[in-house]
Amino acid sequence: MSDSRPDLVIYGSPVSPFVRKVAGVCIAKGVPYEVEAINVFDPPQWFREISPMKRIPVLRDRSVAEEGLAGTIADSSAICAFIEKKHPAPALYPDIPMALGEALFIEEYADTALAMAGGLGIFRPIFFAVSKGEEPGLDKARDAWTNQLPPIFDVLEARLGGRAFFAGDALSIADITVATVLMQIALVAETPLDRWPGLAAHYAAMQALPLIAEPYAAAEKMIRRALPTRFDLT
Ligand SMILES: N[C@@H](CCC(=O)N[C@@H](CS)C(=O)NCC(=O)O)C(=O)O
Repeated sequence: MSDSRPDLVIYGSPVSPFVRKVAGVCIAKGVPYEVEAINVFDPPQWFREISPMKRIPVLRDRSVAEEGLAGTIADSSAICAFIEKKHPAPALYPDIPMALGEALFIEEYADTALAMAGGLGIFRPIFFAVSKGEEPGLDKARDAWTNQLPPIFDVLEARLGGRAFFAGDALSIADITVATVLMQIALVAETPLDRWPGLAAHYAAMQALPLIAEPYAAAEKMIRRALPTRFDLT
């Protein structure tokens, strides 16, 4: 009997923006994948061995090895670069050197500055509290929305410069990462972007793409069980 399981397994949860980023890259390229649930706050020993920083996602390529360290890659940026090399079409990394550099910078900026302000500043104080039956940390979340995020949105607005894409003239890893990480806020709060019209237009266009919308829908289904509506942080 032939094995119908996909080669690529993403260990993690769609609630992680970094898991959804990897899922989005797979969808963009038409590469089958499955997500295998890992509770990153209490992971099994075998997962600790393949995730030295105890983070999700980790990717396994079953065509390389079915278990152990071989065939695994930790960190969403490393994983996405691997998928690009293995499945080059459609390209998600620009060919032109400067555009490639810009895309990689925006990916890193979204993975760090934006994820810190939106994930640690808004998603966690709200969702982690609500999941434990506590009051949502709205003061912390409002501070992040009011003070931490505007300078980051200013940078993204300036880098976009009214264009449809962050780097080059096509969808790239930069666009996927910014939209995916921004949507972490949308899981728990409204995201009015009126002061940043270029970013708002980019965000709306990205949300309409199945590669962004499908992984987000999987996350939203899980989140809405505990948090039926979004908060207004303005
Ligand atoms: N740079 C990493 C970040 C991964 C990351 O921070 N993942 C979070 C979930 S969204 C995590 O595993 N957190 C575990 C923890 O904080 O202990 C990547 O891009 O994969």
